[in-house]
Amino acid sequence: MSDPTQYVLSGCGAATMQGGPDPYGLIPDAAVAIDRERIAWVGRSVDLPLHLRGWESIDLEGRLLTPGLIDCHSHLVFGGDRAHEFELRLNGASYEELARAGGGIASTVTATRAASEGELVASALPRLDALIAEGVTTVEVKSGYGLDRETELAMLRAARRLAQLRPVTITTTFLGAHAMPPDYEGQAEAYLTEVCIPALRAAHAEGLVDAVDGFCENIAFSASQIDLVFQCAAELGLPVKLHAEQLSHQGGTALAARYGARSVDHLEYAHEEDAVAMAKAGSVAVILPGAYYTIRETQAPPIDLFRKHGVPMALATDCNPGSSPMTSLLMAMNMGCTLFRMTPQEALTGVTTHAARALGLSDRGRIAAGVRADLAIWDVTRPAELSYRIGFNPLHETIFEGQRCSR
Ligand code: DI6
Ligand code: FE
Repeated sequence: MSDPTQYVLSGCGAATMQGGPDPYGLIPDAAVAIDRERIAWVGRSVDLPLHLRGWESIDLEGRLLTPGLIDCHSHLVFGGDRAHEFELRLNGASYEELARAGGGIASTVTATRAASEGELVASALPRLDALIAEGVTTVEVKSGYGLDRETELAMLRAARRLAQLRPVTITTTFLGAHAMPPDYEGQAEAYLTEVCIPALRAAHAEGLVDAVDGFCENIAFSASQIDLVFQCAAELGLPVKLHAEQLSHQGGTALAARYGARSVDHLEYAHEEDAVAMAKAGSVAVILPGAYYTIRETQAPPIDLFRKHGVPMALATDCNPGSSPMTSLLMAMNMGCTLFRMTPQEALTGVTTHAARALGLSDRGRIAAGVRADLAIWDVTRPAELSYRIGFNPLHETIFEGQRCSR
């Protein structure tokens, strides 16, 4: 579509997520001026400066404008699927039992190693398209189903390639410490020092790594093992984040906070000291209700403690073939509200401002002069409608870097 490079969106409500008296930073009769890939001005239509009145105007006919949504935790690139395991779980097996029996993550590792880079891209695209269809303009994608140098790098290259094929920003996260590959069973340190850390260095040298993650859990790596990976990340100047306290309390949060982690994710079993440490470190709590729902976890993350200690909360899909085969960020918002009693305002902040923060991106996640023109236009009037509905997609149009992308 050929667009003007300078235009004004008007006739809309804008949830700027900028604070102020309204919790959504809502401007009821808003105008948003876009100058190429940036927002040039935002405010009430009546206050639109004279010099912008000559720009082409696009009437949004009363629709709601929000920042483009951000999925800050996904495992979008992988081979195969785990529908069979889903069926086994429904016949009584637990997630941990399946993982210990060589199923779970290991079966996805086999399928991912067997896939070419092109196949990884092709299988990820429909999942990415499902996110984009809901107004998502930034997606974080992790490696972690290769567990060898070649496949970890192939996953990250596939992730980078996605951004060339669709109007979306992809950030990449190295998750070599996701699970133990079968040939290193019982030899975590050897795997980390011989495979994972060298793979991280190689991926970084190729410019494939925006952040480093790990899975700190009794079925994966201990906090002191993750520490080895984080030491390498620190040496390379890479920010860290961590899957922590998802199934049990392992102390990963305290470790991550010591490294000033961008985010700590899952957190069902986090304690009050963890929330305090995260607040001090400025780490975002990434809440992943899709995994909680899928594995039928019963311990909810301590949302009240995050509120009490001022820990910013994000929400994400955790899209992965095992514990969260979910490609709907709107569904994650609904689940965050219904399962964890997050407010619709916390949910929308969690997929915009706080999600941007979890990725270290200060140029998006809100509607303000100077930030990227990544916007979602919705056929709703109240922001709460985005969390309230189940399985309904009210997206009208997305704007990515100032370019209009019809649904
Ligand atoms: N935690 C999760 O929920 C996913 N990874 C992780 O570290 C599970 C990934 C999978 O089961 O394939
Ligand atoms: Fe995850």
